[in-house]
Amino acid sequence: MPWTKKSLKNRIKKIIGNRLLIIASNREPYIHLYREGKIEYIRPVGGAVTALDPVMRVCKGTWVAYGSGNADKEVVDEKSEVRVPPENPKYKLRRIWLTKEEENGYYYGYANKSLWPLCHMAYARPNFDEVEWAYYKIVNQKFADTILEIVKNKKAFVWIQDYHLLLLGKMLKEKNENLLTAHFLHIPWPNPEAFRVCPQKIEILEGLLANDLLGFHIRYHCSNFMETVRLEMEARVDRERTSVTYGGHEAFIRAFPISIDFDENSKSADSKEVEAAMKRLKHEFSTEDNAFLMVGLDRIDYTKGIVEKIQAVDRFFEKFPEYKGKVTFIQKGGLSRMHIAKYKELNEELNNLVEEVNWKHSTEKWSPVIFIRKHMTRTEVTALYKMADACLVSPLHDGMNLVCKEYIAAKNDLNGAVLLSQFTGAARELGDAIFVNPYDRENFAITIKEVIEMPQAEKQKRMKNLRNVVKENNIYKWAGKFLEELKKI
Ligand code: GDG
Repeated sequence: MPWTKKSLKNRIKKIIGNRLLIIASNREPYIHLYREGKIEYIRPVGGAVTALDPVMRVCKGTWVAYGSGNADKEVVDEKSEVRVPPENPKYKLRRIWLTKEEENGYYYGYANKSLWPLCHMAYARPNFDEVEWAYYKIVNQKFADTILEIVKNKKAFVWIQDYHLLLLGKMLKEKNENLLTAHFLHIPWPNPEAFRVCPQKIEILEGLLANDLLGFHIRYHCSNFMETVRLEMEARVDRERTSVTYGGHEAFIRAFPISIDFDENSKSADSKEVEAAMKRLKHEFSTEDNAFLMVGLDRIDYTKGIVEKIQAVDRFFEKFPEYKGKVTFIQKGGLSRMHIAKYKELNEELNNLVEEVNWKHSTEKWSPVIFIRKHMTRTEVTALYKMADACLVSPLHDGMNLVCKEYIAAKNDLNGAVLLSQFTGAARELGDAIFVNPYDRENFAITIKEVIEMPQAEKQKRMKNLRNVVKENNIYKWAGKFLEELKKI
């Protein structure tokens, strides 16, 4: 039977029984902000939140996360809790408050200057700093203390998310071994040669192995993890059971490819709001009705291959100038981690690159690249997908990538194509995408031309297959499979 919102709802009680469900992540699903003196909320940009909010709406429970909005404190109760989604509350959000030093050391420091480049093969060197590591531990402990306070002596399942909280499983189990804990990594696990340079590697591996279940997007990341443990620790690595026993505790390792709420994304693509947003955006970008539109949507991050994508577009117009004025590339780039020098530099590099490429190819009425930085609502993002004849997804390395799946879900009329980097987790599932190596500019440019010229019937056939895959392997299946696996344990 296919997994849907309803079937997850029906099965969830059976799976988690009377246990309290707690999700722990760095990023909160709703951020409250002051805007012109009034309190508003936004949903932050980022894959983990996009994926987990629909699950929590169904499963209820408490989501514990860092309260990062400047009005976050105004809306919570004495326990620092607020019910969300604000317009139609379904579950509790418990906010954790961090000092500037903690945020700098733990988030901008150890998580994003050490772990992020360590786990992504994008040729960015990780930078390890003792003080940042100390803050990382302090913040993980803060999460542990808060969760233990919520749980008290109840039965609970704690579902830990991502690379910000790698020590949390162990910290929780040390205080309460009856807790069931699982950790899901949204980013890739690197091969052992890459990971072994990390000075804190043993503490990190011990933190993870204390959990009952460890989830990665794809099997390759599971094998990398097991191989890392085999080489670094005195642990029993069991390939049959795909588990690791360390200090008498067995942790199971499994692949769960994350996804989106396909039905919801697909339905909203046909809404009046999206139609209206399309009209507005077309007017704003002054795009001709018969122009071929390509779209990209990424956080501005060096792993996402945005520079490589724009360089490929540049090469495309150099090689095939007959397409000038007939093809436009719209890139939405959300500012991300701007306190880190590398991200600031990338943002400037992109400014210069877009200016240069536009200067080189523009005509009086047309520019090849439109770069949008402003935050877009979900409706606008869906409108952008719906308008686009092709979606360019070109990360140098990506755990999964949800943008390509969202684009596929928005294409109810089957008129669209996905150019996908072979270095994404999504590439393993989406066999009918058109694959590119983002480092190979020449070939990327040629592939863009091939997609533009591909017969409509061929594109539709591919899109149909892609939609079947994403519809079947949706976010409810991801959550359901994860929880079922936990039940087996
Ligand atoms: C990590 C892993 C993995 C983007 N701009 C806007 C906006 N977005 C939304 C997209 C999408 C999400 O942000 C980005 O998701 P990704 O999966 O592409 O990437 P990461 O943030 O790097 O996520 C990744 C993911 O976790 C889940 O496990 O797939 O590999 O790196 O949902 O639509 N949303 C809105 N306005 C924007 O301007 N509303």
